[in-house]
Amino acid sequence: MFCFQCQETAKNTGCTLRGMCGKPEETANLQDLLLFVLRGMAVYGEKLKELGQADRSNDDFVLKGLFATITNANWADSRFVALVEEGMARREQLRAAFLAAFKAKNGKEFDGTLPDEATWKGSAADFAAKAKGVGVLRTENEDVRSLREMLIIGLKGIAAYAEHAAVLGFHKAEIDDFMFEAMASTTKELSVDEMVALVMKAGSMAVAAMALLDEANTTTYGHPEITQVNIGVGKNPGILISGHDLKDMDELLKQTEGSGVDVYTHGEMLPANYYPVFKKYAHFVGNYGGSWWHQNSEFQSFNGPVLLTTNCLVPLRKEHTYLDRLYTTGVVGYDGATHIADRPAGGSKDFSALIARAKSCPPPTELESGTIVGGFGHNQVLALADKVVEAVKSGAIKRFIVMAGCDGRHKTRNYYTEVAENLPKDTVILTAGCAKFRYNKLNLGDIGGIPRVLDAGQCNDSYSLAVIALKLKEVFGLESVNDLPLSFDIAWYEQKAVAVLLALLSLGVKGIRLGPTLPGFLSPGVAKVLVEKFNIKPITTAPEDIAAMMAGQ
Ligand code: SF4
Ligand code: SF3
Repeated sequence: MFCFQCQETAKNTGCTLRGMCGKPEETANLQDLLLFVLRGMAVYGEKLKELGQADRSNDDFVLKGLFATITNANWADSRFVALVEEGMARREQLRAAFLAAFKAKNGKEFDGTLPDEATWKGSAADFAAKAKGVGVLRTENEDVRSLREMLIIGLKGIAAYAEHAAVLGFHKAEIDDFMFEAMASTTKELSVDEMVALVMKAGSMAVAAMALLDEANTTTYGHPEITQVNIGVGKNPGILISGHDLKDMDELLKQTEGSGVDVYTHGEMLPANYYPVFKKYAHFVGNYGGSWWHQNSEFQSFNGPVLLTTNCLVPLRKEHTYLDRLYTTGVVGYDGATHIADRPAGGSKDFSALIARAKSCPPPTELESGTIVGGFGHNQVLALADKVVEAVKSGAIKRFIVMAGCDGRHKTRNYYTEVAENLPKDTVILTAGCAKFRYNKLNLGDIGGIPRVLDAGQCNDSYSLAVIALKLKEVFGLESVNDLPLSFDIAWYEQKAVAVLLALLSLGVKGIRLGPTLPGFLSPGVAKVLVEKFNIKPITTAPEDIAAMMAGQ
């Protein structure tokens, strides 16, 4: 195996024996094989489009396939085998459609060359052997490999966001077309400039995907609003829901209403508490615990069923006894956990098994009490715009620090707590994603009623932060967001954060601090380009970085 897609990658180079995340070699190889098959589908999808016969019937499958390979999402090999088999069947259909379309147009059989991805055939018995040779290391040149993989890694994040939007009925053809274009490109010999252009295009597609998801979420569930979220527990048994899928949240709340079972969020589902449509449920108690990497102990002490709708799911160790109350759905899978099937067309997922299980469980063990505040999506912040602008003009707010992104278990991430704690009191932190759990319970106070930590929501709600920055630029009559009193100190872990990073670059943001390490998938040559073109810099120490950011560097 060779995997370097997340921030935890071994020695910041690549996991080769077993993932630092716990991913076994067989699973890593099956993920590579799934990507291989998706590339084969993309080859034909792109060719059909060139012939004016674009086929939209595979778009959702491609999103799902890419999403399934994201860090800490699916641990069940059987689900990857099923996806590979379905992908091969779909590829064959696309191949037949292409060959027929080619003949109809040219009056002769297609006699061009096709990459291995488009022609390899084998049954499940052949997968393990084939999977060994189709991964990241198939590309020998390290700069080409770095650019190809940065594109695919960003694509996985884009796919995750586009998939959430698709579930709510929102699609955008240009995003789906780009999936095919980008994957097919990695089977071709392209120039460095062409590959860099595709990576930049991935950034603008990440903006488009986050905008689409923002539209999907806010149209369906209303705009997030300022909310005090309870972090204590009630006396009823509960169901804990984690991940990013709001439709699962919606259906779970509907099905648990009046059942005597309460609902709590964990990790990236915390922002569901900010949506008007969800807040109205009396049995939606609040948020339990912190970010994803605390889940082993927090799922244990929750005592009731836990539903994982997306990443991040951490493998259980021997001492954990909650496997029989662990439920997965969507792209998530875990051997031994119960998988809730996809919703039938026009219907809902069936969460009755969780509800029945919850009724036999004790209520959650209290971890903490009180509230945390959030709900500062673009609509809410723009409603406060006069107050914010006034605070900047009067000097009450000197600088905004965007600290969005992911959390992770490595202790170097204490840096983010230290930065938040030690930033001058006239700064405001803008955040989104699970990175906030490093500082959202610190009581950093407020500036004239504006909390010093403004949480926009999930990682995809980083889009909100971009909208807010662009609005501030407009209000202050500036040429560029880089002229605002605004610094970026981003934490990354998995592939959605890479999509967010590429989105920020495509919006022209320069001077981003990125940590706890620069991505291992950047070759020295590609890292140099990013530094020269965008002034991306690694984090140093909290005091040094605070001083530099306050000096506008
Ligand atoms: Fe390693 Fe991250 Fe890949 Fe897991 S997802 S195998 S930790 S690089
Ligand atoms: Fe977190 Fe996995 Fe990335 Fe959505 S839940 S931000 S790490």
